[in-house]
Amino acid sequence: MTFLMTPNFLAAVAVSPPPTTLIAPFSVAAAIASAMALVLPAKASEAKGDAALPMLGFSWPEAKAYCRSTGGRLPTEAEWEYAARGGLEGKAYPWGDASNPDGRFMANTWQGHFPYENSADDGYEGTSPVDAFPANGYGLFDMVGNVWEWTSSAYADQQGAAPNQPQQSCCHTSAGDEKSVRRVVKGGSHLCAPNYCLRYRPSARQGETVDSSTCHIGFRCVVRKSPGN
Ligand SMILES: [Ca+2]
Ligand SMILES: [Ca+2]
Repeated sequence: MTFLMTPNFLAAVAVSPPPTTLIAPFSVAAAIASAMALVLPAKASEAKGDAALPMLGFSWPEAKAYCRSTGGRLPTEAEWEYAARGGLEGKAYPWGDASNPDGRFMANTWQGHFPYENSADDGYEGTSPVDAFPANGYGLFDMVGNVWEWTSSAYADQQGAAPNQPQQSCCHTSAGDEKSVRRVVKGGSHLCAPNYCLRYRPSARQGETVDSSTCHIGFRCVVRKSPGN
């Protein structure tokens, strides 16, 4: 089985690089066939009516350890992107090419001119409950928006720039730190705005140092479903 990992959307507009074809890992194929599940760790918030909010503040080793404690693991970047696409091919978002189909908000992102104006037209100034927006074609919530998600993949720039070149991003906290190892984070967050980083797309990616622990990076685990689920 193959799937298309499209290039960075903004880069594609500028220089139209050819897409890269990757082999979908068997584990993801198994996940989609329901032997596995991608679980988004969340915890109830009394302040928000016990809504299940994504778990934040985990560095990469802590996220990895959490997944291991549940019998799972972090997804690779390719697994994550395959899952985020929800069965669609070559679309800008997990739901298609329109950012707001029929005027509907499909993910928790930033509306207004970042970083000065957050109009929260989608209903959330910060994080949102993990099921607040529609699931994708594979039944997965929040694959883009809300919080970035750690993957197990080491960061290497696939667009031709130097790996440690500082990046334009509303959410990047560690550009220029050449001493730290980076891992790929995917999906963007509630801080991602169309006027700036536009990274709430399956193809978008950036590197974060493994010791990053912020209010806009979470993770999900690949875990084996119990029989009958
Ligand atoms: Ca929002
Ligand atoms: Ca997310």
